[in-house]
Amino acid sequence: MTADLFDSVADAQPWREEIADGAVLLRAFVRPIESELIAAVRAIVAQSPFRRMTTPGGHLMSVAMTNCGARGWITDHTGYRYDPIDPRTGAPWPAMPPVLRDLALRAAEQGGFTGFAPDACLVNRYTPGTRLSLHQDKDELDYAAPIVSVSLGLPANFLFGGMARSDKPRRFRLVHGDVVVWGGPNRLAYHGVAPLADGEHPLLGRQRINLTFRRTQ
Ligand code: MD3
Ligand code: FE
Repeated sequence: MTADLFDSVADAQPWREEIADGAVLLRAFVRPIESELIAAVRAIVAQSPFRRMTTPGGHLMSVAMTNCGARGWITDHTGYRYDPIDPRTGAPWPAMPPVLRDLALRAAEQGGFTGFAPDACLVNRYTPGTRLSLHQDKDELDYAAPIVSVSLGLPANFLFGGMARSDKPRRFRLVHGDVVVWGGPNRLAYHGVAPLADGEHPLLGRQRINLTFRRTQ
């Protein structure tokens, strides 16, 4: 009886799950502010539209991307980098809206990282069939800061591997409103997204939007 009571106390945050050392899944974390987030994404896209970019190897990515914040992640035939200018518009990326900055800070705190100050937010758009092959995020200068990722719209099967590309990935289903904080030893783990299944999301239709907050320098 007493043990059951204490068990329930220990499990008082059932929406928070450590899925690997330093990687914490916060289920439905952004549901209370979903409308504000979707409005913020629409405003970003009005200024810097989604576009598909080319990898240094010459492949057109299936994910469409844009950014907000002081720097944005881009790829072209010369390589991957963070740049303060959107090459499509020739203007700086849209500023990071306070609602996004604030949510990244609060999520990182839940993941055990205080004072997270992202300078880049990559916005990824997946339509049915879109995938992201296994890769590491290593274009940032300081791997001590975590990466915070937010899923909106259609569910995705997220692939989470190890430190070698050949390590067999585990699968996590990420749904609308879920947030993951990736830090510590898993900051450099291989990861990707399986081809998006078709569906219709009540707020976003036939797409998944992923926001990835990073400290790049
Ligand atoms: C695990 N995006 O933009 S976010 C990316 O759903 C990217 O759009 C995916 O991978 C997406 O680079 C996944 C989750 C994520 C981001 C960074 C990580 C997981 C990570 C870094 C290390 C380990
Ligand atoms: Fe990544």
